Amino acid sequence: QKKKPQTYKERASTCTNPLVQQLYKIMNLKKSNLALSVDLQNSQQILQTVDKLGPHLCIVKTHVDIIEDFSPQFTTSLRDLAAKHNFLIFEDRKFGDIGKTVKSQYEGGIYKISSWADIVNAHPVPGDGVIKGLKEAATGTNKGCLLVAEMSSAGSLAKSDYTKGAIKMAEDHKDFVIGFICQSRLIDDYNFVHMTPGVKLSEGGDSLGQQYKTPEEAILKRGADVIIVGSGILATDDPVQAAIQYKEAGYKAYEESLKN
Ligand code: 5BU
Repeated sequence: QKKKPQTYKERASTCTNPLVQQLYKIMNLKKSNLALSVDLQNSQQILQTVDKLGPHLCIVKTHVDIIEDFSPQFTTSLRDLAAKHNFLIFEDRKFGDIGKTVKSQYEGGIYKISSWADIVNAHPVPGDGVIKGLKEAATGTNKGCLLVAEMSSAGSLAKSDYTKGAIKMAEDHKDFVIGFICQSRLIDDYNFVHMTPGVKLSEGGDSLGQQYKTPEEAILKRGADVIIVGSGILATDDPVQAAIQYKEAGYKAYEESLKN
């Protein structure tokens, strides 16, 4: 039987993982389930955008490897903005290799992702060594990982038994896996945050396989906790206004979902 929907405040007090608690507290306080996918290639542009949109976001999602002028100062400044505006940082790195390799990719190289990202994600395809490897690099810190259980793109192979395997893997590693990137509700348990990309106010897609659904569809029909929006906000004349629109649409759908 389906559990009664909980408010963000209730979830913050019942969830066990401190990072998940922190996220729900932010969502409650800022009345926002909106994650901005800040897919820009210039550091200053990213920081300026995040500073303007920050008040409306619960999460800022990055692709650090598309930045053309990356420097460690960029991540320091991004962390300062996270403190200023109270959001979590999610690096959408999609780790997908054996444990020892992902461990070095997470903590090492130029990006040193484990030193600044609160959340990362991983493909479950290698088996749970991918989680064990990441976990080793995150020991003692308040970090979490999302498993890519389903994708928004056309023809994705992440479905049926693969998705079920991802759920099992998450349940086996509850201390570090804080949820899923997915397109549907996978577990009736708020300890696993469901984040859904491929969201736009009007449905459709792009020329490279992306498939969009509206915030209402993502939250009410597919059970998303957090909507991830990139071009729906960034490719507009007024990204601040667009962010407010997505935030309000997402929050309204959440309020509606509590009535179920
Ligand atoms: P968009 O501009 O809203 O389409 O951007 C979506 C972002 O989410 C982009 O950074 C993708 O890399 C990311 N994404 C996605 O679109 N679909 C997925 O299934 C996963 C990530 Br996982």
